Parts: sequence; C-alpha cells; structure tokens
Amino acid sequence: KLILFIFLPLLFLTSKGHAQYSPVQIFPTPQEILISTQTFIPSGYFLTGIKSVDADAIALLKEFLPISTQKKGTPLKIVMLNDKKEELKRSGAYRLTIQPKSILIEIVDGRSLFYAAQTIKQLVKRNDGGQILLNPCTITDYPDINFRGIVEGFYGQPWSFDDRIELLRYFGKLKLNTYIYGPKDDPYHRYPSWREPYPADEAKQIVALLTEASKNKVDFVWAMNPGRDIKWNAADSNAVLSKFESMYTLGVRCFALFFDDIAGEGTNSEKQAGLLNYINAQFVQKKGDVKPLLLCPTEFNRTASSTGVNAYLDVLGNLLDPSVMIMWTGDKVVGDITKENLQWVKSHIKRNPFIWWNFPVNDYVRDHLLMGPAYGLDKDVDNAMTGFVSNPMDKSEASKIGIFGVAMYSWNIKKYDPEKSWEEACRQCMPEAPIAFLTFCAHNSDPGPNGHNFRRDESVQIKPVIDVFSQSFKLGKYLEFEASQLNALFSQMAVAPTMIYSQSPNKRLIRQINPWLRQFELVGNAGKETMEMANAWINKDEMSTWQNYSAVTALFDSIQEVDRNFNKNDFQPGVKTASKVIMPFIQQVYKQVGNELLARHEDEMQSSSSQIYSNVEQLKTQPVSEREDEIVIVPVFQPIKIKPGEYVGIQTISNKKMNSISLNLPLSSDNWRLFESSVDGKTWNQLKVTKDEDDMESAIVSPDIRYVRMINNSPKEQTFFLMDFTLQTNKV
Ligand code: 14T
Repeated sequence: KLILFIFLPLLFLTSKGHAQYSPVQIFPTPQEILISTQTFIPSGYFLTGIKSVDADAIALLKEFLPISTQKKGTPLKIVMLNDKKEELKRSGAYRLTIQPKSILIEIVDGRSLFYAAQTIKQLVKRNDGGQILLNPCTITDYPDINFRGIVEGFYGQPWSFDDRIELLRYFGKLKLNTYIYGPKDDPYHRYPSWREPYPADEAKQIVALLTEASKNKVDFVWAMNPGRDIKWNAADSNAVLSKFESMYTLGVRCFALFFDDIAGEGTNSEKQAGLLNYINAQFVQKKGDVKPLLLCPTEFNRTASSTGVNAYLDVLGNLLDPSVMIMWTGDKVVGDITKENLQWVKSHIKRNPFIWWNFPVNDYVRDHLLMGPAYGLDKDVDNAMTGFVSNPMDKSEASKIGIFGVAMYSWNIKKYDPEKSWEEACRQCMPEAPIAFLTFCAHNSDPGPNGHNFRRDESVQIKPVIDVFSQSFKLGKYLEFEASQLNALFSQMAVAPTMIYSQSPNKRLIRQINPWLRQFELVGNAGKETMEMANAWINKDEMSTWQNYSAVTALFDSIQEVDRNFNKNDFQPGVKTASKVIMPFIQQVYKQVGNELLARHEDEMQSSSSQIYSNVEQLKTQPVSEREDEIVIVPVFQPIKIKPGEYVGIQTISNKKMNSISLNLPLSSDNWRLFESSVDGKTWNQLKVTKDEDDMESAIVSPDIRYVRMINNSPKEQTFFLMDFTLQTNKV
C-alpha cells in the first residue's frame, strides 16, 4: 500500500499561534504543539532505540498502536531527550515527533514515556473502517509544576481501597504524579496509633496501592501526623523512624510529616525542624532511594501565621534542611492561591512552597458538593511552587471534576481555563450523559455559608436571567422570554438525575452523590411548578395558582425530607443542592405568590363574610351565599319552628351599600312577626314590608345597615318555610 502524503504545504497549527483550532485536543494542554490537519493511516510499528524502557508505557502504547516484535514496518524510536532547557529535564518531560514514516519519542525517564503514550492515545482517531488515523505533529511537553496531584487529607470517612485504585488510574491519564496519603480519620496516620504499624490486611492494601501507583507513574507519599501527642525525645524520634521503616518495607519511598490541627508541645517549630532533619539524615539519606521529605507545618496559612522575630515559619525556613519541602494553603485555610501570597511565604520559609489547596474538600460543609470549576489560581506564577496538590471530598468520584482542573492548571498554568477545563471534566467523567452531568455540576458548586468564608459561583449562566425575571415579577410582571429559559432549565434539572441513573455505568459516582441527585430532581420539579404558579398568578387564574402552590409546597416537604433523612453525620448533616441561586429564587417566588394569594383572600373574606344571623338552633349553621348584588340565605326545604323571641336574618361585614330585602316565607301569617334592620346588631328599626301580586314580600333598607332579621314577636311557637331570604345590595 502506498500512502501518498504531501507534507510541506499543509496548514500547520501551533499552540503559540492565534488560531486555536486543533484537529485533536489533548488534556492537559501540551506546552508546544505543532500539528497538521491532515491525517495518515499508520502501518505496523517496531520499537527501536533505548532497550529497557518503562514496561507500563509500552503496554499502554500497544493498546492503541500496532506494535510488533519483528523489525518490520515503521520505526517507533525512543531516545533520551537532550535539551539545555531546565523544563525539559523535569521528570515526565517528553518530545514527540509523529511523521508518516516514523515516530520519535524523546524522554527523560519512564514517566516521560508513559506521558508520551497518554498523549498519543489522545491523538489516535479511527476512520469509519476502523483504521487508525494519526496527524503528523511535534509536541514538546513538560509540567510547569514538579509535583501534581492530591493530598487525601480531609476529616471524615477516608476513601475506600477501590476509590483509591480508580483515582490512581485517573491520575495516570491526567499526568498527575503525586498521591499523598493522609486521611485525618486513619488512626495509623494520626492519633492515637501513628506509632504502630498497620495490621496485616491494611498493609496488604497499601502494597496493592503502591503497585497501582507505580503502574500509573504516581508517587505514593505516606504521611504521618504525630503532633497531637508526640514527645520531643529520642523514644518518639525512633517511633517515627521505625514506623517509616515499616512503611518502607511495604514499598513506600516518599514520606511526609504533618503537624496541622494540633496544639501544645507538638507545635514547636524548632523541634519539628529537628525531627525532620533527623529523619532526613537517618532515613532518607541512608536509604538512598527515598525521595525528599515533605512537611505540612502547624501554621500552614498566612492568617494563622505568627509574626515577629523567630516567628514559627522563619524558624522552619532557617533550620530545615533545604531538601525538605513545605506545604502551604495560601492566605487562608480555604481560598485562592496568589502570586503575592507565594512570594510572602517564600520569604519566610526560604524555598518555594508546596501548595496544599483545600478544594474541592467539603469536610467543613458536608451537606454540599463542590463540583464547579477550579478557579482562584493565579496564572502569573512562574516556577513559584514545588508542588500543587488538592485536598478532595470524601466522595472520590465526585472529586474528579475538581481534580481535573488541578491537573490542567499544574501542568500548564498559562493555558489554564477554569470553565473550559470544567466542561471537559464533566464530559470525560460522564460521556454517556454529558449535558445532564454538566447541569448537575453547574448547580452544585457553592459550599454555602461557612467559617472559612469560602464561596463559589453557582448557576452562573442562569443567574442574570433569574435576576431580570424576579425583579419584574416582584412588580407583577411575568417576562415570557426569561420564563422560557427558566422553564427549560428546570425541565433539564428534573430529568438530569434520571438520565444519569440510566446512562452512566459509573455506579460508584452515583452511589456517592445519590442523595444530591434525588434532591436535584425535586428542586427541578419545584422550579417547574413555581414557574407555572407564577404564570397562573399573573393570568389571574386563581384555581391553577392554588394547585401549583400546593404542588410546590409538597415538593418543599419532600426536599426537607431528603435533607433530614440522608447524609446523616455529626457535623453538617443534610443534602443541599442548587442552594446559592436557584433555591432562593424558587423560595422567593413561592413566598411572594403565597403572600399575595392570602392577601387577596383576606379581602374576599371581608367582602364575603356574610353569615346567617339567627338564634334558631336548626338554622345556626345554615350557609349564606354572597353574589355580586345580593346576599342570600341558602333555602331550607323543611318547615322551621321558631319560638317566641327567636329570629332569623343576615349579618354582613361587607363594605357594600345595602338596598332592600325580599322574602318568600310560605306558611306565614303576618301577625306573629316583625322585620327589622340594624347597623350594630343592638338597636333595631322596624321595616315596612309590602306584598306584590304574587305574595312576594319586600322592604327597602337604608344603605348602611349591616343586619336584617325577621323576629317572632308573638307569644307562641310558629312554623314557616325559608324559601327565600335575600338582602339586595348595590353593585360596586
Ligand atoms: F494541613 C492543612 F493544610 C489543612 O488544610 N488541614 C486541615 C485539613 O485536613 C482539612 O481538610 C481542611 C479543610 O477543612 O482544613 C484543615 O483543617 C482545619 C482547619 C481549620 F481552620 C481544621 C479546623 C480548622 F478550624
């Protein structure tokens, strides 16, 4: 087969150019990429160049490239990368040159080859016939930050073994190379059992994690947090040493010491530095194959830092061996990472900090999920961080969204775009239902009010629509265009969970966020009903308004029930979703319509509050119906007995003007009864009743009276039919 390939006059695209179109997208964004829009179909490859290379990387390449053991076909050559640039000496740096007749991979280490393979995996496309297609390209790539990944450092249920295995694989794809193990609630990491080695079964799992980490070119860093009860004596120095020794035996080669969240003796920086230097000399240096130590200081953010001569951080900066890396969360425990802050801490610790970013951790707001974009990271920072790790949520799969952003940022800071990365993360994490998942994440990002004062944007796209709509709705206007957008969103929210349940094979994720998915559907439905209610209200369709109002009420009840019954924990129990923009909007419209409905009915109740006025036992509960221009006692189709002094009539508090009464009371004779009217129900005036030719009686009343009655003025019980007793009013 002859593949004709015209190489030179093709359109080339470079990441440095203005045109950002690229025939393939690679995540994280490579530093330099020159790629042709033309593709070619590669034939078989054979490996050449360096003999013993990383086996995991080769296995990965073989997953998507035809590589044979015979020297036949096209060469795939692996050589050492020789470049003077400091960046191209970093672990994981590589240069990849793909041409129709060869592939050249230049590497620094095994990680480089593995990363080059991850890049090629994303470059490979297939045509309709299933054949592999490649675009000729040259990619020169390296990480901006040396150590990138996560620190499992939150309070609460630590990740499970399976959670960790899955995340280590995710790391490999994203070119993340650091997994720091330090869950606060592992007793062997912290108080009370940091001195003791792991029990056999847990040790076995750590060994398995080490294997998976190594397959994905991830450094598994085991951290210990001994500060709560450490004694600054030889016995405890040796306790640290021998615990590290036991971890080394399991295969751990990277170690950290944490001194956060402690009080008392353990916080002494001179002693901490002494211990770290001791471990460095007695363990790291002696072993030879152990990586530099990592320290999380007690004062790990600027707000918590003491000042003055020999302040905590300055002591560390002065005493700690320069090889020891120091962690730092920024100006606050949870917050942005800024250039200024990095410079500040460097001036004290005398080295670049290793950033511990407390995002998307939610151990301080456990009723919320933090699944929005990872932003607040300064892009104007060159070579200012040794490492960048994120502290995730206890929900490993849900944390993948935030971790994706961290991977994009820490590999290529200048090219980092929080929103685009976030969208891509949603697509990659749930390719089967990307829109549904994006919708879910867009409204699950803000942690709500919290002690760290850390807030996130939420519902960003719909927020301006909501602002416009609710402003005019407050004035009694229903904006159709905005309403249609809101309706579309609420429908999308209501179906998103079903889409996710039915389409996504990621059961682990669904299990982790299940209560929030349920809640999300309820909120979507509450939104839909609220919009219908608002519409009915504006159209003066009171019946529908009431119906929608009670539907929203019922949905609020369900939302409260989910909030009460799921995610039970001692700190922030409950399930909050769409809590920053959408829920407040729904609640506000609900309240407004509710209040106005009630107010209108109070009015009506006033104008309709006419009732029977009678001391006849049989009539006391007889209803009265009020129409536009009359108030009528509902007829009684039985003879009514009325004792001497008893009466029957109408009492009203209507503000209408009265006109006359008309009566049809068969069986009555004129001589036993009187007709009376009154303004206050105390003083009564007799009415002059006249009869027409059909025996219908009537009387004119004065406009301000509020009572009319017929009273038995005789000494005997009488009987009559109450066929018609009407008080005419004037139309308003
Ligand atoms: F060491 C640190 F850099 C750090 O952030 N430590 C903890 C961390 O384990 C936790 O996940 C994070 C978020 O809640 O905050 C740190 O712990 C704190 C911080 C506080 F301000 C615990 C209590 C606090 F009052």
